[in-house]
Amino acid sequence: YNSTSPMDWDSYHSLDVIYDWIDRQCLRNFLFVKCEVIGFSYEGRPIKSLTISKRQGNKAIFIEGNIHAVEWISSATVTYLLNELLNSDDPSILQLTWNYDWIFVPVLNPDGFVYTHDVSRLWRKNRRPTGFSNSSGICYGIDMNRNFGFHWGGAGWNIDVPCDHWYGGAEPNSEPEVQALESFVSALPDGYVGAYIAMHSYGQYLLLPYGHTTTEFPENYDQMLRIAKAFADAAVVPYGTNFTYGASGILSYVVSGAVKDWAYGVKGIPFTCTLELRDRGQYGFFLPAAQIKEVGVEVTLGLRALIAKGTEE
Ligand code: ING
Ligand code: ZN
Repeated sequence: YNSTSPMDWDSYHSLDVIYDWIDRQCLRNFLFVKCEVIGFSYEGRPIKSLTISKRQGNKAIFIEGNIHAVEWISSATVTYLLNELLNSDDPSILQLTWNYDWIFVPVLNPDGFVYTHDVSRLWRKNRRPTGFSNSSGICYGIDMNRNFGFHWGGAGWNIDVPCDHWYGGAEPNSEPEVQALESFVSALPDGYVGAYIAMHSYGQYLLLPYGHTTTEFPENYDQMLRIAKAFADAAVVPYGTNFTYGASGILSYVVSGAVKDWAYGVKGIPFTCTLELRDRGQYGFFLPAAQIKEVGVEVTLGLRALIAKGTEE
């Protein structure tokens, strides 16, 4: 195996580099890390997961990255966190791996991710042809964060326009990548996953359920707000990065078929959120790679506080 992988957190990396690094983490830590291929993308790329489990009976934290191809800071932050959990000697980080299982899907949209590296930097969706075309040709791609099977096809900006960036697909769960995630999560034991974090950018928000309405709230919404506050209070400390938290339909925009709403509403995971990482628009999707480590530090601190609060609640 290649022991001189160029993986680091000073630059953004290709899917090959990320996947090669993930494979090596599994081999090096085979006693408590398990890698799986949870399914394949439309173009046939594997969708990889990595699970850390050091102890029987732990609850799991589920972390998903790059459902949206354009948001490169997402998988960079997911791999940063994973690297901390596996390779840090900070006792407070090590404790997180003893007391919780961790399930990572670092790149849920590998086809789109490769497309942003090779062809079009601002691509968001997957790469399956929609069956529609417009004046510029065939329209590709479904927004996978509009395709999940919870209030699918309800309210949402242009989710029914196939050539648009927010197209939710012809039916719920129609996309192979979404099917892979739905069946992977569904196969986990009931009550095992305590939190589901979907990593996105940008805007610096922690968005809670629901996305499809501004008038209905989760039954434990107040508890979720306290947990979200713990994240924001910790994440601001090192570099002053403020995260705004609240219901996504209110803070962001009304959206149906998002994974965090499905994970809460259908799977019953008690805390789910969309985390919109840096920044607030100065660089947007072009967040300089020089900021990856700072984002990694603030998110790691935030999640540690989030988990502590969630466990106490
Ligand atoms: N933002 C999220 C999106 O999917 C979101 C915001 C998620 C809103 C879930 C409501 C529900 O549009 C980005 N940047 O993708
Ligand atoms: Zn996104």
